[in-house]
Amino acid sequence: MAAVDLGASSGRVMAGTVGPSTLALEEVRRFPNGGVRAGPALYWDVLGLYRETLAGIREAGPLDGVGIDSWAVDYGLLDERGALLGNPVHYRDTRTEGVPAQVGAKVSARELYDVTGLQQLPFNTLYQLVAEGDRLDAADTLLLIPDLLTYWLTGEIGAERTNASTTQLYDVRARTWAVDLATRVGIPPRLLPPLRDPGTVVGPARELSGLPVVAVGSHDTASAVAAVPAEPGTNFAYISSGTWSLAGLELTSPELSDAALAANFTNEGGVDGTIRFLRNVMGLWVLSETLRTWSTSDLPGLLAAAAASRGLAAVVDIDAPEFLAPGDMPARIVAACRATGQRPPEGRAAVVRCIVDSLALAHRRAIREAASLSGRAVDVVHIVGGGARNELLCRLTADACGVPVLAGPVEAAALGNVLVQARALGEDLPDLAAMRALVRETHEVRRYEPSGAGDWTAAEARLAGG
Ligand code: ADP
Ligand code: LRH
Repeated sequence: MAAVDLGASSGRVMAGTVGPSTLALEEVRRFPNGGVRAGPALYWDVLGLYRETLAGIREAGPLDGVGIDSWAVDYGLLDERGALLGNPVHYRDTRTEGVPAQVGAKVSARELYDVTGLQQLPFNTLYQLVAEGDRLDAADTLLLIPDLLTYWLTGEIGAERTNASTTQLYDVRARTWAVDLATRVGIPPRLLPPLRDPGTVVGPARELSGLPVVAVGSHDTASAVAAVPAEPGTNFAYISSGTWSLAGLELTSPELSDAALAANFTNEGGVDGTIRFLRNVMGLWVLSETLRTWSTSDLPGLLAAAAASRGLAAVVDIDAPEFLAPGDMPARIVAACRATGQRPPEGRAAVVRCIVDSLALAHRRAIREAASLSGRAVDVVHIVGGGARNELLCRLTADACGVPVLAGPVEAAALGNVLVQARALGEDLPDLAAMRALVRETHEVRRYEPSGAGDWTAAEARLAGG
């Protein structure tokens, strides 16, 4: 099978093989992804992604199936002929500024949370659609990015459930579109296509000799969490660490308390009806944007220098809104340190150390809050995604959380993608436990014990200028 996994920083096509004791991935094609600024707006190059996807699938050779997952929330609008209306806009575009407040005047945050269970993020699909204004009049159908590519491959229209759950237009308890809510905020329900479950065979790809296209957990985080190599019966938390750190727990039903709302936790739908109770932590985006500002690609060198720098010398609230938009992150870090009465980091190694310390601190806060809000213990934290390669981050996360970190696999999203495809195509993988057992059997993880180093409680107090 081919797993097409489109992350915010890179896209990849992986060839996956699944059997009774086999789960292997081979990278066929990798291509950069990111925002394209054109005029006043920030876009995705969605046609470029489609072209790379087609080329990657063709390069993968004979296949039994293909599945597509990508980052969440963003979408294309189709006219009644099925043609794309405008280029999909990047979630870091500023068009939603002020929109959450405007929507809040019509539907309270409490009510929105009650229905959708979603964290308030300015780029939730609901807010992006409200920001479209009159442009929605011309639209017939909304397709999230993986559904858009699936449509181009197969001609079939639908909304895969795990990604639909990130729109803030999906009723997390009824597991349907929140049609009343959409109407109240001025989003025409005709835009919302029929829902499909992960594991549905959508149809043959016309340009690829009829290759079956399978709806997987099309939200990359849903696919990544499906492949977390947790032991059965353990109290595990996960961090899907890439552009974002998606840090939290897997639950069987949503947690919609006032406390969860106040803590800004999300309840996204996972594979097999699970709930991803997590917070979007700003993630390695801040680090990659810092490297971009410095025009360097020497991540290993900078991380080695940061590891040799003094720890917890300065920390920032990495989740603060000023780190969301593209720009000069080192300058924003200096400003945030000054605003909280801390001496700003001097030199590149100290800046990188500040970012990684701050990210580990945000991991600690998210994991601890997830545990206390859901009344569950956490004995181990699994880190999957590109961040599992960052030894300093894994080590500091173990220290900050005070429990062991198990790092890997790096390509968890692609693994979750092929596992769900394999099941749809007849492989005996009855549940998530069976999928995770196969990941454990076939993939090494790296263990980091907490060292007891660092006063993380005091560091947390410094975020508030204390
Ligand atoms: P996304 O899917 O959001 O595009 P990934 O899961 O691919 O993100 O993770 C990308 C991140 O992984 C990079 O921003 C980088 O910080 C980290 N990373 C990748 N390779 C390495 C490496 N060799 N050492 C440390 N970190 C790495
Ligand atoms: C990670 C991710 C995350 C979303 C964000 C927009 O790639 O899908 O789960 O919140 O992108």
